[in-house]
Amino acid sequence: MSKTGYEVNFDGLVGPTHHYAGLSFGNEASTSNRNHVANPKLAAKQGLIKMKALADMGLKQGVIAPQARPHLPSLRQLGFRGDDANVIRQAMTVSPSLLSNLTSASSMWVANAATVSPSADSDDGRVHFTAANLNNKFHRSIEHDTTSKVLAAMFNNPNHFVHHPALPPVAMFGDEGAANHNRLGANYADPAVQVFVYGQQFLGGDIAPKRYPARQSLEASQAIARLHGLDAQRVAFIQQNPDAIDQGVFHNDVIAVSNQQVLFCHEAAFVNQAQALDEIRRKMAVIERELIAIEVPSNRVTISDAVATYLFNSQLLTRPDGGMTIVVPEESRQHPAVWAYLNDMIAMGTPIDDIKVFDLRESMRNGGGPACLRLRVALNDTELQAVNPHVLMNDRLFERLNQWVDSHYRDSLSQADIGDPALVQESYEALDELTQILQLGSVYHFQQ
Ligand code: SUG
Repeated sequence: MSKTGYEVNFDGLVGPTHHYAGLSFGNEASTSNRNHVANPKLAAKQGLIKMKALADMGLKQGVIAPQARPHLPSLRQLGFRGDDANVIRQAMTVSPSLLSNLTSASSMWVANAATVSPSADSDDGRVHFTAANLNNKFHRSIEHDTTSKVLAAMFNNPNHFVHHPALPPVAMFGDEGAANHNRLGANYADPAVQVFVYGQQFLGGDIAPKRYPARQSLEASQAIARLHGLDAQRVAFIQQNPDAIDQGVFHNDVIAVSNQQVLFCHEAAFVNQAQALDEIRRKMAVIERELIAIEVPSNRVTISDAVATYLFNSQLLTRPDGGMTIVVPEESRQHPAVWAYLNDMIAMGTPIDDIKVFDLRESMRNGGGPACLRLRVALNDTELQAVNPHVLMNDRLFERLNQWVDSHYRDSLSQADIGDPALVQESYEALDELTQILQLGSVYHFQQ
């Protein structure tokens, strides 16, 4: 008899330094919203509303703490000296953009925190996490160390959870985590097929984007599959369409999303798409499941519409009543062609029978939609019991986190405000309190 399984969505809580700095070349929302004034308080609350709504649907929902920014250890590593206020002032004088890199709240997009393999797929029967090196962007490359500490504080039981450090920080092993990883199967606690989607093969490959970088390498995906002890019969490596990357699809989760047997993607998501889907189908036959592929044609939704609306950066969630809800950002409802497609899809008789819309505009302006904000962890009952219970969303935690946001967050943050030395104290005090709320112990450098 199979065990009861759950998909638990852990959402990144937006940190107090959320702002728009145009740091991600290849991510068009990030570059086009550079220097807009952000509202960190609203951003955090928009995220909390989504988490709470999903918990209220009877789904398992958790929260992942943000990272300490501005990151003073990195600023000191780069030669800025003196007390904290001096370090900030000097960095701001030398380059506001450099200071932004070290102040970005980008750890909110936890789909890039790690790749996770459930115990049913791993040869040692444990859940494996590999923190993503996020090597392609400097501001994100400094996340993995704290990511590992935070995940270890949440999944803190070596009988069930294994934490692997990030891969070597070079393009050949560029790794952006779960955003480029799908798992297709049936019950969450049963073996499934893991599909790794890469942007470029660095050793010997010749298909690559021309305009924007491929952030995920095949070599990284292969290393993760080895580290996690996956069975080659149930693993597929497929390549992202380089033309889509060049149109702003910087992660696979901007053009494809999966849940159980369903793969919802654009018809131009992958290289040799028909063959790629056949390979997934063949591998799913090993677990005696059929793939339900919903491929959206370009004549209904173009790649550029997908990038603008984040239709595919949606969450597909199996509800307790067995139906499937698609969670999309408000931008998808505002776009007539995308909204018409979504409604037709519901009417078409696919397993997806319900649409939920969330306003996540603060995160969306940096290229982070509903799926970017969450890390999926499939767990069985025993493993769920072993998770730090203080990170799981409920009425009390929702209220507590809203109060915490109200008392610590600013409602306006511009590029110029990043140079305010008071932001360090404000932000670190908030995070210190958060580690008590979530009972994480000392995960930040300033707590060591
Ligand atoms: O890595 N944006 C993030 C968005 C990540 C979205 N995640 C997924 N698709 N899973 C990135 O490009 C922008 C920060 C700025 O420009 O201020 C940024 O880092």
